Amino acid sequence: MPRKFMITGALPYSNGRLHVGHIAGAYLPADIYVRYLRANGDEVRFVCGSDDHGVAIPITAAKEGRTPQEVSSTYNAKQKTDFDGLGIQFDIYGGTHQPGFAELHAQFSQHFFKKVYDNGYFTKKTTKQLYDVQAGKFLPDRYVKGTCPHCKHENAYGDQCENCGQSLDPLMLIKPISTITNTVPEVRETVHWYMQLGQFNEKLKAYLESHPNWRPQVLNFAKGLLAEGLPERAMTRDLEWGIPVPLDDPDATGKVLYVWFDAPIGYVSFTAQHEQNSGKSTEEYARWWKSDDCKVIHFIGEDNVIFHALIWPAMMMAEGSYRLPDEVVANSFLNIKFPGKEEEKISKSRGTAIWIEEYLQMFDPDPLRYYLTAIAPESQRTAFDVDEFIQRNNSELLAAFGNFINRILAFNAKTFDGKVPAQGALDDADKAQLELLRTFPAKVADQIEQYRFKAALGEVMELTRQANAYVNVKQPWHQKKTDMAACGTTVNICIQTIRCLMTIMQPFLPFSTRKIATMLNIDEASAFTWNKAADQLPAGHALGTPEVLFKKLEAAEIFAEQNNQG
Ligand code: B3M
Ligand code: ZN
Repeated sequence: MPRKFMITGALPYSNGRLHVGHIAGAYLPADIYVRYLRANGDEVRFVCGSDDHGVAIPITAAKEGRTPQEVSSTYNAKQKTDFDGLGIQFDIYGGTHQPGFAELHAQFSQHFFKKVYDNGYFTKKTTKQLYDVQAGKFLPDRYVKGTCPHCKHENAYGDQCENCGQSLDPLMLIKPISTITNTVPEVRETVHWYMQLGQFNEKLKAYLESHPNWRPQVLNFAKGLLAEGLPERAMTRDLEWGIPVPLDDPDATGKVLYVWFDAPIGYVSFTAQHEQNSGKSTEEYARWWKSDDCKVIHFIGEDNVIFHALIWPAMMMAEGSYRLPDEVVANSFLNIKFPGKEEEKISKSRGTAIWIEEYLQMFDPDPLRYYLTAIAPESQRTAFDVDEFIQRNNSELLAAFGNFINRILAFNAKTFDGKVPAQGALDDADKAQLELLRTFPAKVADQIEQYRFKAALGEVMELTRQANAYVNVKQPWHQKKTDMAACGTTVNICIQTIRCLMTIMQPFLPFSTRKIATMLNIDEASAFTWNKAADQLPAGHALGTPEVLFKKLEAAEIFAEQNNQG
């Protein structure tokens, strides 16, 4: 019975390009998982798109003299190109304010809001807020900067201090300044709709308790916040860019939904859009989001845990008809280490990022997928070390994995005319190697099923090491001179090993494994079916032309000084 999965990657804000940290954080693990599920025959939807209502987007637009729509569409397209280039293959890449998505997204978001409203979970409240007199606008979130009341950092944003990480309210800032006009704002009254998240404390506690296997950092962080009790949160804003608040109330005029209210609904509206684009009814989204047999799994970065593990589930509880997320898989941030420098945080303003667009101009996607999985920040921060990236490409991907495949296939082309030689009498080493092919696919699968992608890749590389050890013991190039039948047996078993490696490496290295399928002359459907990994290619099967899979990299200095803006 195929299982059913709804998989999402956090929606990137559409005012910046993607760098290696984004990819390592959410999208690559999600893509590996999805590729594995598809190979396993499970039914999957993999959905992502841009978060276009981010508060920074109109700010960026104003600075650049463009409209928020232009800014968000520009970056939405760039993100899409980056994901495609890395083989991160969503079923659909939407955008909460992109043509072809905005209409349905607004409909879903407003409907969701109204339902929560009708169910009685909003409180309308008059509060004080900073107001820019010159601009004639209220200043929510990032529209104000000032000194952090906690750490006294002078450049804290109204929603969060980037120095100490505390979340803030604009009114807490010492010496607030409007980021629109650089003037000192005044305090005025405004009306907003607050969601009473505290009403969900008990239900959320039970929800977390029912998922003891989530990563400890996700579970502990969420439980810690719950223990303090969730404060009420305004789910509306005084902004022009966003989804209008759908209430028949004069106080709602000119207000939009809070970006974190509509963003997760994007997962759902993009799913519905995908159904519509495939000629089905948008109502089909419910098969993925409201169904007993479909698991919902969110892949995110560590800074989004509160939203996916608590607020979004609370929104779903308040709305009443959704299946709560089954998994929230969060990675930590990725640091960066350039040659000759200290490890540091990725920062676009300081130019310490490796942008996907630039990476792909220099290198193939698979070496990055390999390295980012090998150092995946699954339980703590790790660092992208440029020297180590080069070195692991050369010693692991190229020397251990690629060379095993290339030297066997080249030798087979010369010695056995490119056809799979017969498997003769098996000695213990041969039997042991064949036994590995029967056990490793399950080992890798087991790790992937538990979202341990780094360990899963470790298993594939362990099989690679065993394969190299086997061939070094057997030495088919010597056997060729003394015992042609034994030589054929060794090469046969090595080819079966390549066949197995191809299948279980596919989620990690989709581009190279496609080349391997061509070299082995197997159609992709059977090449990438998980339970065929240990199937044997018959003697006499004609292989394709061997081709080198990986390049030796030396250009560590290419990454040395990238001072590109996001
Ligand atoms: N737009 C990404 C971020 O916080 C944020 C994710 C939304 S997922 C619904 O960087
Ligand atoms: Zn601070």
